[in-house]
Amino acid sequence: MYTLGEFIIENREKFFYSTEALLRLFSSIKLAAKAINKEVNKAGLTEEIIGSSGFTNIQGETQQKLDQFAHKAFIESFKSRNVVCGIASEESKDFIIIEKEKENLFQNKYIVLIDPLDGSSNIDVNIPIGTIFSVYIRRNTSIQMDLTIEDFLQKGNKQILAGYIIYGSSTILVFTTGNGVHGFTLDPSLGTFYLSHPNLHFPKGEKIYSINEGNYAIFPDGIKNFIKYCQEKKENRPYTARYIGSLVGDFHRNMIQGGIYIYPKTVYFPCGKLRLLYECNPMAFLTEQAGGKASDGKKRILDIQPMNLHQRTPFICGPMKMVSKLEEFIRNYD
Ligand code: P6P
Repeated sequence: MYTLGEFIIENREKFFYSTEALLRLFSSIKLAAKAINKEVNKAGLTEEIIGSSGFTNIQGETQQKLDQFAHKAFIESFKSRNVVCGIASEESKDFIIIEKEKENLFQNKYIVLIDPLDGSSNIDVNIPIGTIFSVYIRRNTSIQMDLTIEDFLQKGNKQILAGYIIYGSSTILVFTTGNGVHGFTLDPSLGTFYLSHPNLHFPKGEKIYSINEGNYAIFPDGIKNFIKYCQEKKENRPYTARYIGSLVGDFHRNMIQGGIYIYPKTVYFPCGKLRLLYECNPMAFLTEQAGGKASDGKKRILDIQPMNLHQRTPFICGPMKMVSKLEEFIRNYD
């Protein structure tokens, strides 16, 4: 069985950028993922790590203690590997500059945008949660220049690496560099990630629709009519409704079993709830690489020009036919 490192070396010619840099990036991601996995798996046992921290993050959301732990774990692990020059995190208002080590100036030209622990409100009820990450080459690669916000506000179609770690019945790291989607499962007894899901792809049949139907009354008409379409007994329908309130968990199941995930604009979230840079762009890159489609209902997610670090967007991702059908409903009814 391939380990993640062996897989990267074996497929190095498919990765346009430096193999060493990719190995360093993954070394940081794996280290932090293992530390988080350890805390998530004992969250029920240790009072000091579950529950809210009493603080709210920049989004005004109650910050769970594990959110803070995850944020710090990734910052520290990226700092120690001399490969990343800047990080934007859901848990931090502004981007964080990683000082360059003199002897490794050539390495520090990668930018990471991350949601350290998405779905963390599910921690206390033992529902799968996840880390979502997105990596770019800094825009102005003359490394003497200081980082600017423009290095972070790049379109999703410029990503060189994107993925997530799902902390569920097992811990799986799923990523793409633009050559397919591959999943690696952690063997906690060895602390090693092994290739378990090569070339992940949406299956032919569509089975699932995932949306918070509790918001039905405040959805636009196009969304309401699509939900009714999913529930009709016709052709290959009704579809099964599955929604666990954790993007990584819903996405992972839908990519494997065949389903659409929808978080549309609502009265409470007129621009959508999910964040473009560190939730939707990486999930959209994975979606397209797995043979699916990701849009805001009208426009390809990866083509959206970001205007600020924490901007939100309506988000639809899944099998091409299902997403196109929903876009048709939005055109016809909204
Ligand atoms: P709602 C978690 O807070 C999250 O960002 C995603 O992981 C999840 O899919 C969504 O929000 C759930 O939001 O409004 O349905 O509870």
